[in-house]
Amino acid sequence: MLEGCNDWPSDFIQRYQGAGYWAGKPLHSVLSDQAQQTPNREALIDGPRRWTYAQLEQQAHTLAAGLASLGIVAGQRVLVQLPNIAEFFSVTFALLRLGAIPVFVLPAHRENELLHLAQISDAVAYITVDTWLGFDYRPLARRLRDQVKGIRQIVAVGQAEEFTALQDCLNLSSTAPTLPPSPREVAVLLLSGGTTGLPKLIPRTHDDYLCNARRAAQAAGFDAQTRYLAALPVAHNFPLASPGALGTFSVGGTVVLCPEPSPDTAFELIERERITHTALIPPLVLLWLEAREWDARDLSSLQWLQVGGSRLKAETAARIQPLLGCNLQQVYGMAEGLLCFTPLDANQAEVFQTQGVPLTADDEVRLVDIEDRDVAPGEVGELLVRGPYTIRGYYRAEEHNQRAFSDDGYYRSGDLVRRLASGLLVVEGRIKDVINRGGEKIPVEEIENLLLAHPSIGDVALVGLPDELLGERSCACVLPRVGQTLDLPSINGFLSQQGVASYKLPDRLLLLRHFPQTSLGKINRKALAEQVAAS
Ligand code: AMP
Ligand code: DBH
Repeated sequence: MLEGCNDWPSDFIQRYQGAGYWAGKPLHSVLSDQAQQTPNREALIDGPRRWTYAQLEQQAHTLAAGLASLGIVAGQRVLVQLPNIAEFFSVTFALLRLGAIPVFVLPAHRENELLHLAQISDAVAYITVDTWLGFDYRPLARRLRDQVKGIRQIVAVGQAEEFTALQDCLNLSSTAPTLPPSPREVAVLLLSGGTTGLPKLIPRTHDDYLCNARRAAQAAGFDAQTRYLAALPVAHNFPLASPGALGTFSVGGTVVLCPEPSPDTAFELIERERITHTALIPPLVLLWLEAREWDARDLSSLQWLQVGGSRLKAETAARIQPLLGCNLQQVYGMAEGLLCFTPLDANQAEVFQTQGVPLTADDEVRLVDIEDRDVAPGEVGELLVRGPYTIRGYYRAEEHNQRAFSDDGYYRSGDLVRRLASGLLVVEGRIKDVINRGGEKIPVEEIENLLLAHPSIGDVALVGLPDELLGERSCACVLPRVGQTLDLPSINGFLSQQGVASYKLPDRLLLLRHFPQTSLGKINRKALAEQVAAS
């Protein structure tokens, strides 16, 4: 396995292979198998552009040769920062074929995150787009090129300027290596929401990620008739493989790309492309429901809406069927692995009030107290998990892994969860230092560390505040240096200058003279959050 990754112990490998969770195939077999079996079925739609399985496979094949001729070889990491455009998939399948490892950077990420990811992954190349939704990625590419020595190739979709145009990679006459990657190797590196400092990288193998996509497709009832609208950014685990696009490909369905998830754009595509399934985070559900009050599009093709990423309120859940005319499936997932779905035949209370059951019988879930003892049935505890598609360690993070995993290999999710007598799980809260802003995760420590460098800030704590729309918003609680004053636009300007993704910028600023403290003299975050909520 790639250096810097923790493999499963050999008894677990045998067990997962023996039970058929691991199919022993490369991840891109979701495409190539369908290209063999149903070459003329529609695989991918991006605006007016359409690909059958055979065409997408051919494109990935040609592109693999092109990328190989740029010098990209098996095992190397390649930063992929692409929005919901078809090239996301041709590039990803091309890299997978080569055994090169895509690192999925979110389109919202900026210099701060990108440089960090380039460094920890030792990436050799960056594949991006010219501009998207008003943002020009080429200046970002220049800063990456100037600041990270290891980046040898930069490829851009569209107007590449001084970089290599992706289009040109399709015309490079070279042949891609024919040796497929080992299914036990790392296929992709996903980003975690992170708890300490900057995002961690999550190594997912061909075997485990294929298991993730296929089993999720089963749990969601996907089949060859499925027309999946990718409304969330496909670089994220939920729309990528839970079951998302890869799950849809695995059953021969059709993926329709939605450039951004506004109701206007999405409803038009649902109507035009007869979408059957899509996935959203809770704040977008609210937006879609609201838009439905005046929107008259025909959404009758939509059968299932999956919602996950943060806790969905039961009252919101109850409005989905009446307003959107589709069923709801709740999804509780994590890029580290474990996925839970409400069963397709669950009753209304179960669908509205729970986050479902783990995908497989071999997802070993424990709910524990702070001493790592199992809590009594029905009590809330931290969810620990190991299983056939849950990682055993973050990439190159030995020290952090000591804390994030138990000695016997369980991932400590940081989520507080209750198990009902029926086996269904309910997410009740969390103990990790992350603010969940409607599904987008803000690592508290990363933002605090950046703010500490501000000349007027003496100390800072970032806390989450309850919010109707997003579930939670962030508030920077700041102790200004003597004689200094601050406002929200100036600290957000300061963060933006350092290239922080905008969803991580504090929504509020509160200036304080001192922080409430615990008996050990640490910041009492709970008391602080209560103080902010009351202010
Ligand atoms: P990440 O580790 O960045 O992939 O984020 C996964 C985290 O998102 C989980 O550990 C939960 O804290 C949160 N999450 C995901 N889905 C749900 C959900 N349906 N309800 C509540 N929290 C969720
Ligand atoms: O929040 C997540 O990371 C998430 C939510 C739902 C996820 O990774 C998933 C489903 O796969």
